[in-house]
Amino acid sequence: MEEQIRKIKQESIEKIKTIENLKELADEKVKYLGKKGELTTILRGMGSLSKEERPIIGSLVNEVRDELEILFDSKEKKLKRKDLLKRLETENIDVTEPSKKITLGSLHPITQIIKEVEEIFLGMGYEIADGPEVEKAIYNFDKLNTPPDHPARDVQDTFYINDDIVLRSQTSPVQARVMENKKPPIKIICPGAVYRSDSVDATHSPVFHQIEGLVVDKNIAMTDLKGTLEMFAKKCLGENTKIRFRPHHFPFTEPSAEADVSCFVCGGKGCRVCKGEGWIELLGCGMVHPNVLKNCGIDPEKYSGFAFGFGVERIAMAKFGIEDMRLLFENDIRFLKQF
Ligand code: 2NM
Repeated sequence: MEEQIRKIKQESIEKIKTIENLKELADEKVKYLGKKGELTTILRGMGSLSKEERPIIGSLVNEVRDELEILFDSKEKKLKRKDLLKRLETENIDVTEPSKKITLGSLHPITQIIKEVEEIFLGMGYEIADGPEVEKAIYNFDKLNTPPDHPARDVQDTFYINDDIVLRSQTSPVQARVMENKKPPIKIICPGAVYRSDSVDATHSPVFHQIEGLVVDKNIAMTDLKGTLEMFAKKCLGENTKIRFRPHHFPFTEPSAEADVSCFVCGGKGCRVCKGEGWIELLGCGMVHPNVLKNCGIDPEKYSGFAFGFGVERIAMAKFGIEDMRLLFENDIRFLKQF
């Protein structure tokens, strides 16, 4: 028995020396030390030995098993290291090769304009307000001094959900809601999508974006409106920008005006962007109509206010030199990439 154990040991030591790969080593380890391995088989068969022999053979088997385990482990380490060195030698990694490009998206030009305008007005102490796009006709029209027979309320111009509910045609209903819920002073701008029943062409879309501003406080005058818009125009379009008012009509303001800015491309000389005029129409504005203040729970004898509103698409088109509004809605990546 002892003889057999020493033979297994010797054979195993010789075998380990010749093994050259990890798979073969693992197979040999199972063959000698595994559950059905040669040494285990001997331990199992010890029942047939005499009482005196059993401890001697038992401890010899354990001793040999420990020795072989150490030999297998150290051979395994050696082979692993050899493999690694071989891989390091053959696998050349070119650290100068350009990596895969990570492409970052960018903000839609409409979002860029809205953010820029928001920053300018936040800097002047305004807050940003928003409200529902599906809006009660009362907020979209009646409270804003736009009576039931007003042409803007025609189904030709406005999307009706039913007689009382519309897709808002302007963001001013948000302002009516703010006036109802907050005491002056009020200084807000309301950016967002608005809806009008227009056919699509190069300058029209049934959904577009507006930014409207509203200030209500004691002693607000037309000069405050003009100063505010001039400051805004200079920050948005350049320090040399001039502004001019032309009389206009809106139901929710009195007096009302349209404001033009000197062309930010040619500076007023006349060019393609301003169509030779030297001026570009920027927005509509005016002093909030006393009826609007009254309808929204503000006493027009105590308070006055100004408001203004403009289309974001029109500004984006002028600023970025975009000639067709449809490009802003098609979301063709080749177009959007340019901004
Ligand atoms: C415009 C032009 C002129 C406007 C009026 C109001 C409110 F709520 F105070 F009545 N908000 N916005 C207004 C005035 C909007 O957009 C072209």
